Amino acid sequence: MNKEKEFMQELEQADFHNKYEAACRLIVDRLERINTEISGEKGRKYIKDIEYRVKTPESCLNKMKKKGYALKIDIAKDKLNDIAGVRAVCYFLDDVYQLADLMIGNHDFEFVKLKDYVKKPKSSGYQSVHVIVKVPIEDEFVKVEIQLRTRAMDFWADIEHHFIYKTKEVGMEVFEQEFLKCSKSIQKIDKQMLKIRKKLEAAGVQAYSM
Ligand code: 0O2
Repeated sequence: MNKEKEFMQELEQADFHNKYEAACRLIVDRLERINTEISGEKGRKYIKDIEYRVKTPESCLNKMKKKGYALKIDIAKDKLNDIAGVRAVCYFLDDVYQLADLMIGNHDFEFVKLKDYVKKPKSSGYQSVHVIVKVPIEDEFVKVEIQLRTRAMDFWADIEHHFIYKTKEVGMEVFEQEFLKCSKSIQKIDKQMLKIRKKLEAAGVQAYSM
């Protein structure tokens, strides 16, 4: 059997998928609990949406090839940070960083790496804070990439993901520039929204049913 077929078969094993699914669920459960607790403290909704996915075998294979890694399951587990991916979308910039700190400091996980694409956006304009952790599932420590972002960043990333990031079209430079411009506007809007919320809080205005 050729190496690619063998690698795909391992990725397609239910046991492989189930471990990564369990790792995602563990993080989602923790985020939901944090959301309930902190939303109560703040008197407003803290996290708007939590979602997760396990990377498909095809997507794992493509990423391994793109990065030039040998097609071996142990190398995939070690090198791919986002086979298990969880995303939490907050309203405000300071909430994103508070949540990142809570994930980094959580003693139930092993902290691996922080990638701050808010402080330093990618050349595309992509913004998010990625916290990579390892969680204990059965006999293994499984990596999970937790993407944390504001709603505005999520709006941008979702659209750009479909039209630019995942397409292999050539001659898209004009559109890439448009997305970059929008990303800069979003940076400004996130800062403005945070300022407005702080002013409202200082004035004692409570969020109604948020
Ligand atoms: P998909 O389909 O979303 O899963 P590294 O950690 O450095 O070894 P990696 O994983 O390429 O390698 O790191 P990076 O650049 O932090 O990207 C991780 C994920 O962030 C990507 O996963 C995307 O989900 C998201 N991302 C990164 N750059 C962009 C971007 O320019 N636009 C959008 N919309 N999303 C981005 P995948 O596996 O590449 O894709």
